[in-house]
Amino acid sequence: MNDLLAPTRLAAPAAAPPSRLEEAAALLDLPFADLLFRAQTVHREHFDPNEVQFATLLSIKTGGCPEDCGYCPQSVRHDTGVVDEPLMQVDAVLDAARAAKASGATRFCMGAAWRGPKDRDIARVAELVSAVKSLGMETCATLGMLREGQAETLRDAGLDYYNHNLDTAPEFYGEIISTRTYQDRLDTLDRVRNAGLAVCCGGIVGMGESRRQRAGLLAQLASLDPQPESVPINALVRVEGTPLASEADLDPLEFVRMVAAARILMPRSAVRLSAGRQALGDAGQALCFLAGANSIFYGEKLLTTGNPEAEADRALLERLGIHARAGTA
Ligand code: SAM
Ligand code: DTB
Ligand code: SF4
Repeated sequence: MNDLLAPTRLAAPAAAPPSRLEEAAALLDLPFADLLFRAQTVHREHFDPNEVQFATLLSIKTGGCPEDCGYCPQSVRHDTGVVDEPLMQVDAVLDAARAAKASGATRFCMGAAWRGPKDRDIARVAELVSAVKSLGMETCATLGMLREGQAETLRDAGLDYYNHNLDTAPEFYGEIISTRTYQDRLDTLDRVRNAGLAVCCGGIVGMGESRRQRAGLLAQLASLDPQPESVPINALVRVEGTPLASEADLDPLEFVRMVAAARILMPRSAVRLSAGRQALGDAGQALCFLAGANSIFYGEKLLTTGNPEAEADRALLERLGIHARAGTA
């Protein structure tokens, strides 16, 4: 291709329209009851308000990641005590997926601590995806940045969703990560979408960002076209040894506000209560469901850190009269 015709690589990320940013900022600033009422109203227009989806995570390749994401216990640059594990074998992954299915999960999400997979990694993950898919579960993978063609290989193996988070607002991003750009992330999301995979994309709250910067993340997510099918909202899990280990406590009500604004701005997306659920407590989680969260990571472990016990989740949902969504795969 002639250089003049080549797509311009943007120095700055494609900005969300200013109106979206103002809309998100205004939502986050609403009186709490007004925000929750609006979120619950939108939620009821699109979903059964008493239904939640269960997704179980498995770290299929752990630790030793060359990236410098300031929140992450798996970066080789942070001394967190995470033990490196190579890519898991098919049988072990299948055992974990069968156990997740037996305990009620309908989606199985495989995470790898890579900057991005090599083509030989993709071939091996494709085998894992086909095996999990054959159990009748929805499949999801989060493997880092993808190169041309890799998303297609995963799709052909039976992958339904690819998770790749924007993590935070473009203007705060550089405080947290220096080894990949915001635009790199948007490029991977484009590849995933162009391959016909469903997109799972969200971010993290509680890394020291301002409320306005949280609005910036929401504006970016809501401006993805089409909007992501799944939006994981994580509260930072502060892991000893990471640069964000001593970050200040996040006000749980700010987290609830984020969930509510995500629900309003992305009315048809599954909004997932993701990392940090343990710190929210039962009442905090109940408010998140009221605010329109309708998916959780389910099972006692996220990737390397803890998550509520499945039994405790089932008990909480029963107290709230919430039932699990049946599988669609
Ligand atoms: N290495 C791949 C990547 O970064 O794209 C995939 C795995 S990575 C662990 C997936 C996501 O987990 C990150 O984008 C981030 O949003 C989330 N995450 C990681 N550590 C976290 C923490 N301590 N607290 C909350 N979320 C975290
Ligand atoms: C997402 O948004 N959160 C999940 C999943 N997608 C891959 C990961 C959370 C990781 C929390 C830290 C850990 O357990 O290592
Ligand atoms: Fe690596 Fe992903 Fe952790 Fe960043 S978030 S250090 S890319 S495993």
